[in-house]
Amino acid sequence: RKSDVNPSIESSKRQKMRETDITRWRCLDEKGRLTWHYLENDEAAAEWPQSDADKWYLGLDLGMPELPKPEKPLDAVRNGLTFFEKLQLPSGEWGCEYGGPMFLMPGVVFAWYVTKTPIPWYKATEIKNYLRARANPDDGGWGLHIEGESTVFGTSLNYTVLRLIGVDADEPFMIKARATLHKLGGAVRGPHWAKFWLSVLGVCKWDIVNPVPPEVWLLPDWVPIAPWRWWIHMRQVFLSMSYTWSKKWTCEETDVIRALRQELFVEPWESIDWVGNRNNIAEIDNYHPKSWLLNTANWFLVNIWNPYLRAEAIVEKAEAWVSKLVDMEDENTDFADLAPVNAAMNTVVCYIRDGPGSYTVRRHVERLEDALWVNKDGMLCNGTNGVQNWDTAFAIQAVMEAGLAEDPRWRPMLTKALGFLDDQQIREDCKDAEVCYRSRRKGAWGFSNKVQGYAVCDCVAEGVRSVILLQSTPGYPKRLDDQRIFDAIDTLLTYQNSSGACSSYEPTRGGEWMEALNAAEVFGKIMVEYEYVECSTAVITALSLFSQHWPDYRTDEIKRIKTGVLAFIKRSQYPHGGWYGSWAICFTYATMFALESLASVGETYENSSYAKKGCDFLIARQREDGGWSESYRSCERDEYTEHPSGSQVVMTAWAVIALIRADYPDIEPIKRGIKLIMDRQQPNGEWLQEAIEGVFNKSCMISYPNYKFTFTMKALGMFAKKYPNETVV
Ligand code: LAN
Repeated sequence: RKSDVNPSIESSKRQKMRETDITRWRCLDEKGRLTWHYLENDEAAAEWPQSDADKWYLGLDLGMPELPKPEKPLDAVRNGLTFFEKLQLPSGEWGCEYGGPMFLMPGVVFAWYVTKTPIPWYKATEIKNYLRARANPDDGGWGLHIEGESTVFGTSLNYTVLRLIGVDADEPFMIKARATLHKLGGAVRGPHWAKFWLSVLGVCKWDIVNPVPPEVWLLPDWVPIAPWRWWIHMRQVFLSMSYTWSKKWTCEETDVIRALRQELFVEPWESIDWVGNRNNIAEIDNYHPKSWLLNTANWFLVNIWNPYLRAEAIVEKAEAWVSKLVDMEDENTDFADLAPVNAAMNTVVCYIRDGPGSYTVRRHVERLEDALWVNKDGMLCNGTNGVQNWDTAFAIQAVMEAGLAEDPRWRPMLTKALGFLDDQQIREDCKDAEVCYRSRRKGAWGFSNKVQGYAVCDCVAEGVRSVILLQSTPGYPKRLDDQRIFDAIDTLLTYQNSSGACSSYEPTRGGEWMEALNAAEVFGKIMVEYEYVECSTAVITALSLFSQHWPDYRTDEIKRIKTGVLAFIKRSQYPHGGWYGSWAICFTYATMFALESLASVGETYENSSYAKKGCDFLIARQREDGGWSESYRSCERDEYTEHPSGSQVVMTAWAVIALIRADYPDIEPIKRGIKLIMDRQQPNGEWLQEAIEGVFNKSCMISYPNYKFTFTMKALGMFAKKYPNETVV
């Protein structure tokens, strides 16, 4: 029997899980790196008061006065900006919670646990509070995301988190969650990633995990399934997972681990058939069942490759190469990593390889903080290390669309926002980019901040668009010279696929058939890059704006990408007239982008059958009260589904923007949408949170809390510009 000394549980055992004082939480902004701090000491708390943004994130009252009731949509924009300005952070960006997925915090807590990182009582308390608040009220379990039904993935991992941070198994809400897990068949029925994590913890045996062979990384680049061709999130997760799988590494056995072995399963732990449960997965978790090809490959790996052919020399070589790629990922991002999934897994790799106390482990642990967030319900893990660049770009564009950027009232706010984008532009390519399969990124913006450093084409597009717009408005400094704008454009132009349109992080490197190797089970469309209506639109509309200012720069290539994207937009329209959205919910979101693409070349309702069909699609789905309301089910089912809780301001804004862009001839439905947005605005200028807005990989939802400001104000502003004399009452 191994020792029970594990500081992370020791610390949580000592704590009584008392309440934290919500007025002591602070979000620290260090040039766009956002981390949360709890000030236990009174003096420290007095010296560093809570900002308005902190209060807003935590659901505390800002004490904002009531603003004059807007008569016109532009007044509503002004009121919205008055509120939103208060939330701007010192570096010039807007921050937000970026929650939704329920499988991220488990990775972080497991990484802490296995590396024996102490978990302070206030974090443990807030993690517990958050998970309690997010447990499904009917059965006490957790789903893949906050609005989803309970799954084995969500329930087994979050239950384990609670136990590791010191929650007793006999608390009533734990009993309820456990009953749900048992009803679903217990933790043996989890998907691949759950089986992986539980084996790292020693709650499962490694035999239950389908192979994740690092040898795959030795395949020559020309091989069609070579991992460099996979979608970047899949290959980065597979990378670190493969190292740990290859080592079959398990953390120290402790009392709580032994207890979890008794709690997570319906059968006695000692008699579980680990091998036999490898492909056992609960129905509700199995969004993307494994293909026969993957099952065959797994069979071959388990029965032939591993026992007979997996020579020591190959394993060593593969592990060494994977380890080197992990280091390159860590170095390129200063340990922030692509997202918290691979950040947590890389932490484990470094712990296995470099040992406790090593620099790599310490730095990883520091960096995991970048993805944590605190809201009124507790502490959660964000989908990335923030949404800084993305939200800041949309905030700028909302003010521009409203024609308010020249108003001195908003100039300081926008000048600060421009300063942020200036600071966050990526100025150089990755070190040894070709070796670690990274592409050009010079001049780009990422989604969150510069340190993470992953260019995404639409983030580059929105970034450069915002800079061009502001820098060509009187009264703003020229922070980026022409060369830096050209750098961004040069990167943008690397994104066109041979088929014409654009993907997300990289041009597509492999075929859709590779989805047959999707082993994650809980997500769809993850193996390769696809073409996206949203990303493609952002690219061509930004290029159009650029060409207006620099008509002679790379004209032919810009023309080619525009032609390619437009052809893609047209061929991807659904028979009903809408477009499927991959990054927010769902047809409403993508239809807005598609109509923007069409409008950028002058195709609108009156002269384009595509634009007309798109508008008709939206109009047919407008609700009685003038709003739109789409459910996340649309993303899963690939068909328009209404949200049961009625109209949503964010979706209404998307639809209104789409109709205005497409020059929809009848003002009445647009006015009704605008009225709904105005009616939902609070007397202090804010809008309240409604249903979740975003999605990825078809099945997992993610929040974009700033959309209720940026898109509403953009819609109101566009309306005001087009119909300056309209009052909407
Ligand atoms: C994001 C967030 C931003 C999003 C947009 C820029 C909005 C989009 O237009 C392009 C794709 C991108 C960059 C995107 C990709 C997938 C991400 C990174 C996320 C949805 C945030 C979280 C998600 C990531 C995959 C979560 C980890 C899960 C795995 C399956 C590894």
